[in-house]
Amino acid sequence: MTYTLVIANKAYSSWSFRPWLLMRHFDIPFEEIVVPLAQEGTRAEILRYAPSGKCPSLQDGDIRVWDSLSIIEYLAERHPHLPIWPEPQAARAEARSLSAEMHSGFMALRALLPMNMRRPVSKRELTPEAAVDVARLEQAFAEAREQFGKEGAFLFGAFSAVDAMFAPVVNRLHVYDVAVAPATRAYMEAVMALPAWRSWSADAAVECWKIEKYEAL
Ligand SMILES: N[C@@H](CCC(=O)N[C@@H](CS)C(=O)NCC(=O)O)C(=O)O
Repeated sequence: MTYTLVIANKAYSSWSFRPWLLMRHFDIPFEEIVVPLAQEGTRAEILRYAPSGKCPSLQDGDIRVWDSLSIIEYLAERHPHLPIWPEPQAARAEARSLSAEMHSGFMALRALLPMNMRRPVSKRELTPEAAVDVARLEQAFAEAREQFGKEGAFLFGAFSAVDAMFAPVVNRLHVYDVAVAPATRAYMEAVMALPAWRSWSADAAVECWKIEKYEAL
């Protein structure tokens, strides 16, 4: 039995992007159902798959898992042979902490710079609060790379769950032309060069739905 991943618009749904990128990257087969946001039947349709009324949701036979981080943890448990989390315990502890920090934080940055996979690169000035978030992101990236990531281009060397968690923020930093250090930029380029990223981005480019509040330049 294959998984079904229920996601929202590829152009905008940062939460959906995370498990989708991870599953594609690790070649975990799944079927996808896209529920476009902001349509008349959106809420009722999402509620068929997730009691929270939010995407993403993973269906695995009779089991359903909603919330992007829960889905990633579930997949890590279901596929213990895959390096979804980094292997050394200290690295795993840090990767999980960073993932949870991303999941519950960076509110100012998220509010100011919504993910938009189709946005042409164009500068948006940061508020002081968003600038604090960017500084913390850069510090977190630099520390993870310095301590655990030297063997590869990602935060813990090879691509792992924590990179999937930060992928939407990479899009935000890129399309809103946020000034970042060269090391942060190099990390962003590595994430954006992933075949799974390119595939999501190509799908987003041809989506027909447009939500104006995410399109303002
Ligand atoms: N914490 C949740 C957040 C999920 C979330 O907010 N999803 C949005 C789409 S990006 C959603 O489904 N919104 C429903 C709606 O706007 O009707 C997660 O990580 O999965």
